[in-house]
Amino acid sequence: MATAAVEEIRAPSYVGFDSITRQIEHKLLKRGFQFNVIVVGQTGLGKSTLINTIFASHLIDSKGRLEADEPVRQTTEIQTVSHVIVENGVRLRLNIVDTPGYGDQVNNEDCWDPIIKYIKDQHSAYLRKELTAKRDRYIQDTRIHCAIFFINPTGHSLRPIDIIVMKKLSEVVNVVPVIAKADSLTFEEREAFKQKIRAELVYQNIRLYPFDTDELDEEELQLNEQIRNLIPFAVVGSERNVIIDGVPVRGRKNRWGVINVEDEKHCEFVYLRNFLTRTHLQDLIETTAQIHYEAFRSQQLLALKDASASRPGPPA
Ligand SMILES: Nc1nc2c(ncn2[C@@H]2O[C@H](COP(=O)(O)OP(=O)(O)OP(=O)(O)O)[C@@H](O)[C@H]2O)c(=O)[nH]1
Ligand SMILES: [Mg+2]
Repeated sequence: MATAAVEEIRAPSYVGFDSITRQIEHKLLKRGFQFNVIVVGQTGLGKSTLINTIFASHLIDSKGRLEADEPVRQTTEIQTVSHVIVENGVRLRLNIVDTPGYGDQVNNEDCWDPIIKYIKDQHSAYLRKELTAKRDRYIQDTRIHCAIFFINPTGHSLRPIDIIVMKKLSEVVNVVPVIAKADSLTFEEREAFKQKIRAELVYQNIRLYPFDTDELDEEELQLNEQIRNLIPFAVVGSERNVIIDGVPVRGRKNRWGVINVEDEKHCEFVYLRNFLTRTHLQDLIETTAQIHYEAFRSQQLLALKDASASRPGPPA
């Protein structure tokens, strides 16, 4: 009996359902992808500059002044820069959320609150849309998929405030730390600083992205290990071009020479970009939905249930 049933299910000839991958691909390509990143860190570490470097055009005012008499342009509010990138027919909307730096106040208590609130607000907006009676077929996703955390290139250790902020962030979003303005450290200093930071993160019990799960295959696990060995990425940003061998490149001039931010021998900007847009884009999106958003969602729904349970019922 059992054999007959199996026989029936087995397709007599090719029916073509293997085209489902192409069908899904077509649908996804038409819709495009949305990827949302936030930059967080102490003031003046080059957050706005790095966004400009990623988009390779002057989109956000950084503190960098092109002329001596220009005013200092500090980021004073949370703002999003958005760009649609198309490669081989694939549409990616990349949104980068710039945030004002913190840490220069006398009292820095709770200075991270607006950033955490912003990230939670996006979860909350998504949940509201999900719960409405007439749901959109496709919900515009503003949930933050990755927080790039800027570390001061002191070479010493993390500041207590950075530890608090990274801890708070890691509860709601995928956190990826970077050593800001890495051109101020030598290669040896960068490596020693990286190791110090990694050890401190372990000591402080801060669990950062990427996370290994049972679903990952050998290749993906290896890729995650490589990323963990690179983190924190030592990055350099620049809003200007410099001429190297007659060719204009994104770079900075300093005492020791010229730094080409796109050159892997000079800094790890390209590694960070590859990680974000090539190797981990889909996983960052998925982890956001399955871990961070899911935790937020169940917390909210439980709170709703508790609230309705404690409300007095209708009179008997
Ligand atoms: N040496 C060096 N300087 C940088 C780098 N990135 C940015 N800067 C400079 O640092 C200053 C501050 O850069 P911003 O991008 O405005 O810093 P920010 O983190 O956005 O600052 P807030 O908006 O106040 O939080 C500018 O003068 C930049 O030119 C870098 O990688 N290396
Ligand atoms: Mg800024």
